Amino acid sequence: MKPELTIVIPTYNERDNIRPLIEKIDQTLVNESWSVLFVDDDSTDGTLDTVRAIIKNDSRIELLHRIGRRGLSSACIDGMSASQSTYLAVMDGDLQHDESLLKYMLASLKNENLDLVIGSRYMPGGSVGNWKWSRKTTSLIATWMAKIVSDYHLKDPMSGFFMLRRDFFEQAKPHLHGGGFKILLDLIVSSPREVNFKEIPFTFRNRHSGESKLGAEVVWEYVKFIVDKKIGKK
Ligand SMILES: Nc1nc2c(ncn2[C@@H]2O[C@H](COP(=O)(O)OP(=O)(O)O)[C@@H](O)[C@H]2O)c(=O)[nH]1
Ligand SMILES: [Mg+2]
Repeated sequence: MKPELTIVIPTYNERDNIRPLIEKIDQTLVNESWSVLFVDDDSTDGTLDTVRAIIKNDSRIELLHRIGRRGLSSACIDGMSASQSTYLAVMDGDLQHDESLLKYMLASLKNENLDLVIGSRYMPGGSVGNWKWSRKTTSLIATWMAKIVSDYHLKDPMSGFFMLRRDFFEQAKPHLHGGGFKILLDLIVSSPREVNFKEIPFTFRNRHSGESKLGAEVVWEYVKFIVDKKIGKK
């Protein structure tokens, strides 16, 4: 039987984070029907071998291996498109997101009239943890810039941790920009109908292992996304 929930996890060089992350998800999603789909852009550190070794003994884990492509948003879109589940989640592969919220997110989607539940760092009870001031400032400017393209006033449009209904994703999909790092804002701005969403707080943890891939080009991609959406170029 198809799992009810697929957690799409984009990865690039996350070898030592894979096993602890699956263990934590397994512990929190007891009695739920779930799968994890890793979307890996040809990692060079052995992430692929680690995932393949786990897949041999665990049918809940799947891998989409992309060659000749890089990009967080497109990895998430490809992963959600490949899954057939009724509910989809997007989550980082470095244990910075609080997996213990997954169960509550799923229950919210099932029991409330919602398209989307967002893990938010910028609301009471949430936090970005101990970022240095330059990263905090960049994130706050990016959050503010989201207002240029969205009327929804999300508290954390830059969040990479959320759960959504498949039908909401399918409706937004033809209109997605697809570039850059920020798939949540893209989904919301691309939806042809009003989005029913809820934000819930979480604290962004420190990276478990490995390095952040966020660089200057990510900021540039974001500016391009805002301009393209504002002038209606998809
Ligand atoms: N498939 C794929 N995953 C990526 C890419 N860039 C980053 N990721 C993954 O996306 C998640 C978030 O990236 P990260 O570098 O931790 O961003 P940060 O948390 O904002 O510093 C991690 O699981 C990364 O491995 C990419 O180009 N392709
Ligand atoms: Mg990270």
